[in-house]
Amino acid sequence: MTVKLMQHQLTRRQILGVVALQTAAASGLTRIGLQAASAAEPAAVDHAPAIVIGSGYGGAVAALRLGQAGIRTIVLEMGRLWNTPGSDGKVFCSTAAPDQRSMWFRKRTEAPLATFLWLDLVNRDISRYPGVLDRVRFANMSVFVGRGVGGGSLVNGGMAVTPLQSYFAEQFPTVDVNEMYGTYFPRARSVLGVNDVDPAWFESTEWYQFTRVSRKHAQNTGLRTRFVPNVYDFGYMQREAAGTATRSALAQEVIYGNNHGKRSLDKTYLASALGTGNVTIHTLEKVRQIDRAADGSYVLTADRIDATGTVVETKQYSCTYLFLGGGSLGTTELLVRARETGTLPALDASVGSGWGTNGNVMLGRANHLWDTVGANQSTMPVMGIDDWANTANPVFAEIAPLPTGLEHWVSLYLAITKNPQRASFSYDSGTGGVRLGWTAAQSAVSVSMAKKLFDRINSANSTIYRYDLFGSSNKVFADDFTYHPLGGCVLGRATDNYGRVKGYSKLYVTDGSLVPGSIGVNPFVTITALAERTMARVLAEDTAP
Ligand code: FAE
Repeated sequence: MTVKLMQHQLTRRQILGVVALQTAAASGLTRIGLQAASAAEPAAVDHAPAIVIGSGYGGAVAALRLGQAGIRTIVLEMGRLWNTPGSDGKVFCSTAAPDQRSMWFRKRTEAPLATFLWLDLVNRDISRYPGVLDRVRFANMSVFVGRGVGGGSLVNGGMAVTPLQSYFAEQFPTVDVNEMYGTYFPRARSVLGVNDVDPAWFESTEWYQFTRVSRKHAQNTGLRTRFVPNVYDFGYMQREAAGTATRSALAQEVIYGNNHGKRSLDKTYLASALGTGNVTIHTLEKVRQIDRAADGSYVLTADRIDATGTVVETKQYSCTYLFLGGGSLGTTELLVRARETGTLPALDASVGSGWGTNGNVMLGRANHLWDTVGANQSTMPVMGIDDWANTANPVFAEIAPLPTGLEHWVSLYLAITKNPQRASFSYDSGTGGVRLGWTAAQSAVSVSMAKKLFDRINSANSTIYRYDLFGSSNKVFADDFTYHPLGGCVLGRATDNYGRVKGYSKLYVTDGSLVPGSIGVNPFVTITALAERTMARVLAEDTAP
């Protein structure tokens, strides 16, 4: 069941939460909550019954459900709050004109699609700032993640896809699929505000011509396509197209944030969490260490940074219940470090393993001159080529936009392949960070699967690949980055069947690190639904007095 955003009414709690967010932004506060919004001097809090690390999907679900249960909760988020307009009157910059807001402490942007006609026309010099998109580089794989209140929801394409039930069951053999598909997936979709593009509008609008062309080429190959829902408000998008609303998805806004239209977590789960009055979000605070006190409470060390990245304060927090929502990279790094430096020595040996890229590969095809994709393209994908049922070569390929404002005859795709390869993180005592053991050979497995599918599509349509999009070396398949980092603290291995971390009580994982490296579709609906399942169980069983 999806809800129509046009009809979506804000609850009283969401309205209170939105007020708290606006007040914090207007006063430049790094502490956001109803108390902060109403009281002149917020009380200094270093202990809370519950702390949540990270404000992406897993963290946001934990915060809302804890707040609703009446449990005072602090959320610690290393990124900033994104609702203060810059000098151009906008909160976020567009992909066409990136500035300091685009990337996390970089001197130059590092966009996934680096070149056009082999020229670096895409990236720009910027000044260092806590921008919204980060590219975390490991030896053979870099990982794109969102930074800020809302995590990945601020930068992603909004595709809200529920995985195939049979593949979910394959990946999570110990999870009750009836409960997931009957209760937690619908709950997640409803709070996220998932909606569908109007098929009639889709068929007629210039903004999705690029998708219709790719659909035709898939059909010529005998392949199935399917619409995918999104959290971008399609009613708003139609008004953008009609010229009655300020453009966002239709103005090349996406990976550096959307100024309008997208129901990111700060507008849904987190607004409601703040609205309970029990949740406070602290921004620009990065947790670096987790200890356990003699009484069993958790003690956190967090660095508060300013807009230059300088650590201006090191803070200590303590809590009874600790929820890890730092994402696959953030949570896994914290736990691997805690185990290896001896602050949480009883963590399971599997912490740090079971990591995968969700089989991500990006590629472009060159179309015939008569197959124009359109100068105008919406940044929100709405369709995928679904060949997952092909057991010889399962692939789900998102038909991705490449909005440049010019006709370029490129069909772009983000292929999700069923790559069985997994890697582990290890602790680097020199830097205090983690290394990722992913190899180029492991990426080659994804490439060969994507290539099998797109060779068929090229052959059926007499087309070829684009060689100019991913650097100067004629690279066809971008296999060195992922948007979908998954795993590291896998459900049922590093944790029990509900995300309770093995070896420690009252310590939980609620984010993408629970997913064992692959889910076959874009992952945030799965991450949200699993977090809902964890919170329902934990609040029923663990937090009773
Ligand atoms: P995530 O959303 O990454 O949140 C983690 C949060 O924790 C972040 O805000 C971090 O800044 C913060 N954090 C990390 N470490 C610390 C620390 N030590 N102290 C304090 N804070 C910390 O995690 N998925 C889809 O389903 N559909 C899409 O269309 C889609 N498109 C994407 C496009 C792009 C460009 C990218 C980058 C991702 C896309 N994804 C998409 C992936 C999706 O955003 C991702 O799976 C989720 O955001 C992961 O959710 P988590 O809760 O695991």
